[in-house]
Amino acid sequence: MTIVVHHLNNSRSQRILWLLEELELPYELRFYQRDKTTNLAPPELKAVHPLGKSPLLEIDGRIVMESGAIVQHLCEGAGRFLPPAGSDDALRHLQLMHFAEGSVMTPVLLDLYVGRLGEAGAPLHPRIQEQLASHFDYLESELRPSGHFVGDSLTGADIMLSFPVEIAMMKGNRSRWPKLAAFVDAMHARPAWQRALAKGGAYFK
Ligand SMILES: N[C@@H](CCC(=O)N[C@@H](CS)C(=O)NCC(=O)O)C(=O)O
Repeated sequence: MTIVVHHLNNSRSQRILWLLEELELPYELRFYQRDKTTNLAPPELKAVHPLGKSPLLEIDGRIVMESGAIVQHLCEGAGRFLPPAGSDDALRHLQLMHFAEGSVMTPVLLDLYVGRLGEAGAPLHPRIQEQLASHFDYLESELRPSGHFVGDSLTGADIMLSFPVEIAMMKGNRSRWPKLAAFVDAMHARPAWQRALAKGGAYFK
């Protein structure tokens, strides 16, 4: 099996490197740098996939897009980091995997973009803040006593949710959501996360 990760610096792609390190799978990294002014991906990524976004996984010549699909595909292939099929935890895992990109990233991105509008965006702020609060309150309440989102050990859901939770913590919410803060700290302490950081380059915490 040959794996290439088309990796954009300081992006969601970091969690794919982390998963590959956890799985101890060999992979080639192709680097793409965000534009220093716009923060957008460089046009070269559009030669790999029409949307020109990252992560993109090239696995035995096939391109796989979407972090959630990539995480699921790699976990299924390795038979690791997934709850037993048909279990209650498998259903919980499925929901949380989709929640990461399908729900919680919406208020996170709205906050980012509307924030750039300055005063013009003010009417939207209360709704966005309310949605951020409810989504992260929910995640705070869903962490298991193990410190993981599903069961007692690392799963794909932890890997998927690490990105929005990192953003929430970066914005100074550690005391507001202490369990999420502890979750991020524990993930960042994992040797595989550290190896991914060393390979992927500078990444916010
Ligand atoms: N839902 C997609 C989102 C992909 C995405 O938006 N990636 C960002 C990086 S965090 C990107 O490539 N941004 C650069 C751009 O839009 O130019 C996924 O999870 O893979």
